[in-house]
Amino acid sequence: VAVPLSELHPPEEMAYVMADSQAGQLAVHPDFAPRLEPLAREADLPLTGSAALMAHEPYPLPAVEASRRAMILYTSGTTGKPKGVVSTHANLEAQVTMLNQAWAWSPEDRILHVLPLHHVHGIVNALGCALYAGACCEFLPRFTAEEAWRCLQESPLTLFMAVPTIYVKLIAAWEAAPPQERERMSQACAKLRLMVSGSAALPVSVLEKWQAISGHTLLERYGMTEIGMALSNHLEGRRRAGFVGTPLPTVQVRLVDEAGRDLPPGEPGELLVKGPAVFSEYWQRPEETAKSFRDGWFVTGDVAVVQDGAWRLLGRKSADIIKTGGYKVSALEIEDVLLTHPAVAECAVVGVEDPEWGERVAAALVLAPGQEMGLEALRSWGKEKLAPYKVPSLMLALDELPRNAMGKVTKPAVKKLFAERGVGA
Ligand code: MLC
Ligand code: AMP
Repeated sequence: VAVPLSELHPPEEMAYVMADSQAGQLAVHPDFAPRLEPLAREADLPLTGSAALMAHEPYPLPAVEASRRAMILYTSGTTGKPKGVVSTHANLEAQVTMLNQAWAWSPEDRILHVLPLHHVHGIVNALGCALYAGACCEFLPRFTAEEAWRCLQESPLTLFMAVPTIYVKLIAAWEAAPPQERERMSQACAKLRLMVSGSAALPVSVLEKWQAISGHTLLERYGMTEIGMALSNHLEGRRRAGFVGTPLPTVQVRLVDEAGRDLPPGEPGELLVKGPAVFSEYWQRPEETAKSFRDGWFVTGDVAVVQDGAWRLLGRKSADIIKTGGYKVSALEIEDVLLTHPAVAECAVVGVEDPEWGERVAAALVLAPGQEMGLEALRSWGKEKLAPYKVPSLMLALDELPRNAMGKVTKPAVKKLFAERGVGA
């Protein structure tokens, strides 16, 4: 059972994933071995270099039961630490084949891969689909707008997939280029047959700017680690800005009210999903697994509406889930870490809307008596404990946190404070 680790994560987060997943061994590229060696020693795990894994002649894949666990991806939820989402071979096959079919992958395809491999967008939609189709996958070790534009111009690419923040960064690089260069950049996009956006809401303004630059109407789709992809605009025909399309092959969806009753078109409700792509369990968390299903339907926590036959996402039920740069992060997990700082007496973490990141992670702090702390100090401390995208990039120091009559922090009021005071990164 493979559990991808992210090189972006500081040792503490990697050690958590290794321990929680009960890893039996670590496989590592030589470039990363110096970072993994101390962790492997501490956990008493064998460390295998990727060169050793590749030393064999190719041999046929072993026969495995489709119901066997294949992969665990760690995802943040409404409860503290990230949970391991277990997908079986059958789940992955369903996820990959539905996208191969819907987006017409072929061995002639060549995708530019710029996404992290510890999440479903990068590992299933881009890499898994390319491998299944026998297509070519061209990797950038990390996304930068300059490198991506270079590849778009120099490689015979046919496909590109990214989160909205990446399109925002590509647009900014195009706008900063001199006119002749811009023309070359725009022309380079003509050879691609499909450009996809997902993992967070694609603002209509971004879709329109990208259309003007590249000539492509981005195909927006909706998915989640637990379910793979569920809804997608169509490959052929009109793609509606602001909408995520209709159910993909084999996916069943419902919209329900608070009581779990089905809603008619036009009425917003919570999205439930069922089908062979839906994960099997949260690793070693049977209670949380049970809570996330209702009568066999996975409860997504996303609110959507159907208008003129297409689905539109309206937001999340929980204010404690933040989507930043396409990454899902848990406000509670970040609060737990911030509270371990000796200067922090109380804190509330919220997502604040942002044109580049979708949302920014914002921390309202009540400092302990006599203590002082600025954003820079908080960030450099936070980067030792948390992945960079989880570290707050906005901060407010308050005398007290806004609370309701029950004494519970009111997150909408915290968000409002950030909006009013416009505290920048
Ligand atoms: C990084 N920085 C941020 C940030 N992330 N600041 C605010 N908010 C964030 N989220 C800061 C860094 O600390 C650093 O600042 C500076 O930005 C540059 O950092 P970086 O690491 O170089 O950033 P960059 O590589 O440009 O990251 C942007 C990105 C990345 C868009 C490439 O966020 C990314 O790869 N996102 C994709 C995530 C993804 O694949 N999600 C899919 C989940 S699956 P400083 O000052 O510290 O130097 C899913 C299901 C589905 O959602 O439907 O697909
Ligand atoms: P993750 O748990 O990281 O897999 O993120 C899944 C979440 O990303 C979903 O529950 C949605 O909230 C969000 N998401 C994915 N695609 C879209 C989209 N096209 N529009 C809005 N939200 C999206």
